[in-house]
Amino acid sequence: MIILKIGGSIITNKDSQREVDTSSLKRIASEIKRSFDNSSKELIIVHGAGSFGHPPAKKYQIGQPFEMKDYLEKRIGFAEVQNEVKKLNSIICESLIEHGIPVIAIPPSSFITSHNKRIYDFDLNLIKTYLSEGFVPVLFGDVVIDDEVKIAVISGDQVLQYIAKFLKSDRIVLGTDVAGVYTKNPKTHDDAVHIDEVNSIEDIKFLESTTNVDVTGGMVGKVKELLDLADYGISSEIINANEEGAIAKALQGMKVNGTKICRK
Ligand code: ATP
Ligand code: IP8
Repeated sequence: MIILKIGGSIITNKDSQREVDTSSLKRIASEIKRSFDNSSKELIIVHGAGSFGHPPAKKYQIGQPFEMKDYLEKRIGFAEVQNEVKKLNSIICESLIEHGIPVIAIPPSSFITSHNKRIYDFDLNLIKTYLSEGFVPVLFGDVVIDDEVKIAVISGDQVLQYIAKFLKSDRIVLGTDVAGVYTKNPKTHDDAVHIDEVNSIEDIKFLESTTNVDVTGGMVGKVKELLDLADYGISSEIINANEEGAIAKALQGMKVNGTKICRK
């Protein structure tokens, strides 16, 4: 099984609100279709919230402690975020369907719950059933009911990590808008040095976090999820989905520039 995460940075413009990068989306959809046709492996797609989900999640501080008198406003925020990520999901699924990929959207908010912002209850049976019927399940970073903080945000990276761990995925590719992990944010630092492989939290402890619109920890949050996965012997790679053909190659197991996350 292959799990592909399409990062919010690549399909949306995270510096403005609700803006889809249509040409990237189309190109990525055609790369996925090409590899889907050339492979007998099952495929699951997870996407990020990008400029649809992060700004309202930040505005309403979803996941932060609050007083009961503010619960109505929090619930409105929860509803707004869910509605935004659903819109993005619908745009992505539309493009994937147009390219001939039999996708089925499975919103985490409709069946996942969390305990202190970590996925607690996630029934994978429906995903398995769709896979066995030849569908491509599409999940995404979403809001969920939490038994500790009441409402929480779970990143697409956390969703990916959970699925990969329990369904024993053998290839995990995360496409974003940079070629993996650098010593500094490569978009703002010319002297950023690329890191080919991350094996432990020590390797990334000096990293600054990403842009302030990302409520799920940006690149650092992503690498932490992937290191958790590496503890189960499952390695993953972060690649630059802006590079034409990179997603198609990575999905087919070919070597692509990026950062591998694995334990030694
Ligand atoms: P989303 O979480 O919305 O799905 P994504 O998966 O595409 O988005 P981000 O969380 O936005 O990924 O992380 C990628 C961004 O992290 C890049 O655009 C890059 O500018 C930024 N970044 C910050 N610090 C670093 C770093 N040290 N190495 C690599 N990228 C970094
Ligand atoms: O974009 C965040 O998921 P991510 C989910 O994968 C929300 O980090 C709702 C902001």
